Amino acid sequence: MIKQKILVTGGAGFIGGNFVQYAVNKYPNYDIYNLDLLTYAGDLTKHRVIEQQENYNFIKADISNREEIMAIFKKEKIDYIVHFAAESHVDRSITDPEIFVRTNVIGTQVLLDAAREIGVKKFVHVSTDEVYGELDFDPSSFFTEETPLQPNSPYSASKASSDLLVRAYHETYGLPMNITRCSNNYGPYHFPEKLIPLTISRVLNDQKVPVYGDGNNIRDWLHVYDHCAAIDLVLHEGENGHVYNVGGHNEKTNLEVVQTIIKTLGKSEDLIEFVKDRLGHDKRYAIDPTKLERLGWAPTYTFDTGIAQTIQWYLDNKEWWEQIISGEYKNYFEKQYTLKGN
Ligand code: NAD
Ligand code: TDX
Repeated sequence: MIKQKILVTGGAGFIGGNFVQYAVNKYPNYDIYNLDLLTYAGDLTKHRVIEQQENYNFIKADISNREEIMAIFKKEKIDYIVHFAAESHVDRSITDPEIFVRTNVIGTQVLLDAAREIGVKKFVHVSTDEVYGELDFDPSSFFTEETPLQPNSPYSASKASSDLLVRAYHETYGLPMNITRCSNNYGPYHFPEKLIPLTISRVLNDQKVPVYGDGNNIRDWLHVYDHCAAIDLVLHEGENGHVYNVGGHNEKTNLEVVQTIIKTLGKSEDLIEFVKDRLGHDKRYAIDPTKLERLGWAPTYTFDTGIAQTIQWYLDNKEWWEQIISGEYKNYFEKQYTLKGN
């Protein structure tokens, strides 16, 4: 039997890493290639459990390096691409936008050229609801696949640019593709610069938790396992050229998220410190997932079950996040935040 070759970019990061583990275990008859540059956000220790499996392969490479990527595609004759690799943190895009353009825009274009050159069967581009901009606080308003793109941060502008390139390669060259736009993910292996793992790790160390502005901005939370199942479905069943929104109607204010974590860990809300707001801070994101539900997807986690599972995972896997926050991350944190407490 000829094995299908699936190239997963960014498979050493948070969502890509969870997807690689999901796919390696679910599809022993597929060869999974994890292609990743191993930036500050990528680590391979998370794959110790699967790295001996025959259908798992790792390639260290930079998606914005054209020669390198072309050579890999030609050598491996890739059938499918699931593209996660990106600079993903909004705050970093505010202090240093350039790398976001290089990785998210140029990197995607290089992959598209390579995919076109060898004629892949499908290119699944993992994007974000942030490309739609922000919603107001009217609870009946949602992002649909038809909502115009109005990105507000350098990060979301770079993601929207990559979405438009994927669309253009489909329209111009007939490249088979899907774009997925999901809401905020959380779960195992989430890098502790993002709100939920940052809060869990700091609360466990009795350190102050920085909440931007008044804490009333709303995010729509999606457990990463539900996201992996959605991408699997789109890869296999998504209609060529279509965009699919992924989200499970789990809207929470940032303050509610932080309070839930503090309460679950039995700590005091005195740990909350309100700090200067993020520049251009989007008020609210909320996804209408009807189109993906029609394809057969439904989330299995509510916010309550998902956050309980996630907190327990961080309690059980301290060595993973402790090695991160004790390294270069310390410098990042000191530059990013000026807290009155410790
Ligand atoms: P992450 O930052 O945890 O991981 C990104 C991975 O990409 C890392 O392993 C990193 O080493 C790799 N990478 C970065 N630059 C690279 C390059 N030039 N070449 C090869 N690899 C490179 O990101 P994440 O949170 O897992 O997000 C994955 C994707 O999902 C991104 O495209 C992001 O825009 C999108 N997304 C994330 C969320 C979320 O809540 N985290 C929500 C919606 C969409
Ligand atoms: O220290 C913090 N304090 C705080 O109040 C941090 C890091 C964040 N926040 C707020 C900002 C946001 O309103 O919490 C909310 C969530 O922030 P992040 O975890 O940085 O996520 P967000 O900016 O919403 O973007 C995430 O979801 C969409 C991912 O990082 C993106 O990659 C994805 O596209």
